[in-house]
Amino acid sequence: EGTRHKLIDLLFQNQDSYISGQELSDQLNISRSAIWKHMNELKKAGYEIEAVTNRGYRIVNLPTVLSEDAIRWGLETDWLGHHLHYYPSVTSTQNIAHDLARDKASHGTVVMAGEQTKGKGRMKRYWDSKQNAGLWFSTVLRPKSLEPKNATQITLVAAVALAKVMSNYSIPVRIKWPNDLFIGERKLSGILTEMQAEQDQIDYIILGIGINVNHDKNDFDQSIVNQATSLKIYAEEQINLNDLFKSVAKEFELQYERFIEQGFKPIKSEWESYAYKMGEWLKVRAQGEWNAKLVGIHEDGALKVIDENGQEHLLYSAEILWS
Ligand code: BTX
Repeated sequence: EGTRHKLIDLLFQNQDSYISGQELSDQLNISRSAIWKHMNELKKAGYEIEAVTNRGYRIVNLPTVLSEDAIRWGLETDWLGHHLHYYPSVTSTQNIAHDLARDKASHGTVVMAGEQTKGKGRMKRYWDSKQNAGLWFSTVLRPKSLEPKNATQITLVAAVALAKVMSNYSIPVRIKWPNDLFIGERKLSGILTEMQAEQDQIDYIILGIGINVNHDKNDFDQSIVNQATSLKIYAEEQINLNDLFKSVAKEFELQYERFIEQGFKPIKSEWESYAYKMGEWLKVRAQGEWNAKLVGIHEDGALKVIDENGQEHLLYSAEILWS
């Protein structure tokens, strides 16, 4: 494992040129035939490696399936994902991230899974997380200066980051309050933020993100097949999960730092620019049923609406009947 890891590092450092078998064998302190065996294993794992006589080896393409090495390569973050744990199958990455955080895992630690057998949504709902079809990961965050009452803002920061990444992929997403990304009327992605706090201080936050990526329509559970979508269904092509994660990690880190430095204001206006049904009339079921126009978001994460008399209301857990 350690050798393979170093081999991948060396290949990656030399990705713009070639590295000779002799040099690899010197640096790794193993025989040429052992190098050759490792190369074959890498190829089996989906790495595309070019071998040219008299020049050496060069990495051409990363595997499309997730792995710790393939994720780490070319990850352009300062801290997010520098500690990364990948598991082919888990109950929920949230559970593992909680365990690691209780065990003092550092800010930015990521737990990623190939599949989740008990993926969690909010309020004990489930999250359908099929094998290698999407990105299912949880990040440990330790915001030192954030008050517990503002922890919900992290969900909004993440939503803005995801929306920006999707826009870069030319995917027209909207953020549906409080925590989902939609393409049209279908859910593409969900965010689950869980917090551990003592008195007035956040101990840690586990930010869970699920993105449906390479699902075909029939890959979703029957119960959600008419309300879910994936990037592949929309874009009609496979998306490399490793690349997508790197984009999300970089953008989230950027937005998170901006949020910590500048507060909620810049996030708020971007969130509003992506908001699903912004400016539209909705039905609200809170102390009776009434019509409300969505006008924005409040800094405590509440949804800001006006009623038919023009009076403003902040909605928290109130049921909004979106359609
Ligand atoms: P939510 O409560 O807003 O959404 C859950 C609801 O969405 C479900 O009740 C179901 O109707 C629908 N749904 C379930 N799975 C999917 C899916 N794959 N695509 C579209 N719709 C679906 C949203 O909760 C928060 C989800 C966070 C998921 C991440 S994945 C990594 C981390 N680990 C974990 O267990 N949860 C988070």
